[in-house]
Parts: sequence; C-alpha cells; structure tokens
Amino acid sequence: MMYETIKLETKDKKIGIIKLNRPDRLNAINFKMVDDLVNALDELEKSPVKVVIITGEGKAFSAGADVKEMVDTPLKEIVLKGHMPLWEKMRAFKKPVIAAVNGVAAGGGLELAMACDIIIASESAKFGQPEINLGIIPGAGGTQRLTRTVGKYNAMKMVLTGELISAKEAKDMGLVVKVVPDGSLIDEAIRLANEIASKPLFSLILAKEAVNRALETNLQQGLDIERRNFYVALASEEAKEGMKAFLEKRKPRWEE
Ligand code: CO8
Repeated sequence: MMYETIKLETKDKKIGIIKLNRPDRLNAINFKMVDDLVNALDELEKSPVKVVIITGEGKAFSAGADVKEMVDTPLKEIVLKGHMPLWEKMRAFKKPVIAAVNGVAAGGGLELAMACDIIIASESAKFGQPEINLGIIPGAGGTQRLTRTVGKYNAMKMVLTGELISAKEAKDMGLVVKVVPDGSLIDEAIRLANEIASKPLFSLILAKEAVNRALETNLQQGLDIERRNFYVALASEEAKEGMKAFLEKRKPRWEE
C-alpha cells in the first residue's frame, strides 16, 4: 500500500520500519497520518514481520498532534473521528514495537513513543508534554502512561511546566532504555529488533500482553494474566522445541 505521511519498509521480512514522514512539520500527527499508521499497522499485523520500529524522518520523531489541524477542526469531529483510532490500534497491536526517537518527541509524539513497547533514543533527542503551553493538557497517555513510568513527581514537572527534557534525563527516569550517539540510532534499533525477532512470535505476543497488563491491573489480576499466558506458552510447540533444545545443548529451531 502507498502512504502519504509515512514510509513503510521491511527488512529481512521480519522487521517492519515505519518512518513518520512530514519532516517540514516535524512529523506532526494529522488525521491522514493517523489513517496511514492504522493501515500500516494492519498490514504489518498480517505480514510475517515479527517486530516493528517506529522512527521519524528528518530532525524530529514527532512534535505531536498537528496544532493547525486541531485548531481548524470542530470539536465534534475530533471527538468522533480524531486521533483515537491510532491509540486503539496501538493498544491492540500484538507484535512488539520499538520507538527509535531520533529528535523531539513532544505531546502526541511522546504519547506515540510511550504507546510502543521499548523506547531507545539518540543523544540529541528531547522529550516533553508541552500541551500546557497551548492551554490544553495531554490527551493520549501523557498523564497516565508517563506517570506510571516515571512516577508522579517527574510526570507532574513535565506536564505542568511543558519543558522538554534531554535523552539522558529521560533515561535516568526510566522512560528510555538506551541512548546512542546520533547517527547510530537506526542500526541500534535494528540490532535490538533482530534480537527480539530471533524469539518465537507466539511467546513474544504472550509476553508483551502480560507486561502491558502490569500497567493496567492490580497485582493479583496481573499475576492471573501472567499465569494464564505462561500455561498457554508452555503448551506450545515452540516451548517443546525450546526446552528440548536447551537439554540437548543446541540452538532451538523454531519454524516461522
Ligand atoms: N503541529 C503543527 N506544526 C508544527 C508542530 C505541531 N505540533 N510542531 C512544529 N510544527 C511546525 C512549525 O510551526 C514550523 O512550521 P513553519 O516552518 O511553517 O514555521 C515547523 O514545524 C518547524 O518547527 P519549529 O520552527 O518550531 O522548530 P524548532 O526546532 O524551532 O522547535 C519545537 C521545535 C520546540 C518542537 C516546536 O516546534 C514546538 O514547540 N512545537 C509544538 C510542540 C507542541 O506543542 N506539541 C503538542 C501538540 S498538542 C498534542 O500533541 C496533543 C495530543 C493530543 C492527542 C492526540 C495526538 C495525536
């Protein structure tokens, strides 16, 4: 499928790379980009791809929702159509997604990164929830996912001041797992994606679901989901092969 606001490519059939592609608008997310991302994720869900990388073309990851479009769109339309399909698609997407943050990730841009499963960043990347400077507040996870990740006080400072923080600060807060020199971000994202893609897809999906539920449930519900997914994984062909290979001191041969 052809896309107007993103680029989609696959690497070795197992890694899907989505590049947000409105560099002159710092990859601001407009309704067309929401459609494109939803369709691309649909396409990747059905393909043999095992891991997805989302990154930005040009100097930004994404500066958030397209402010011009938001100002020009009646509230009813934003509520009825708006950006929600993207957040619902991200939430429902089963395969692991890595956000490779190459520049500023602000507002909806940071919320998109946080809707991914792992965030890595280049040294010059910046992170923030600047909505307060526009007289609005975050609307897609910036008060919820961020708080659950970095704690109340860090989140409060970011949401109330709107200040952008550095990649190093984001890493110190636990928002980013790895910071790499500018220029080696995509290589690092592909290295990580390859490592993950070497595992069986079925187990990746069960593990991702269980970890995500930790942010949405109390401990007992989370443990129940984990145990259910553990039993499902244990009953799989992949588990039989994985454990047999371990005992035979060889690499597992997973068919995929
Ligand atoms: N929307 C539309 N255009 C934008 C946006 C944006 N979010 N961000 C930047 N641009 C445009 C600029 O207007 C500028 O256009 P022009 O060249 O015509 O003047 C161009 O991109 C380049 O931007 P700058 O010159 O400002 O670049 P700088 O490097 O000087 O500054 C900043 C980078 C600091 C990131 C700055 O661009 C900025 O503050 N941008 C706005 C950030 C912001 O407020 N984001 C929050 C938006 S609201 C939001 O995300 C709510 C989310 C709700 C949920 C749904 C989300 C999908």
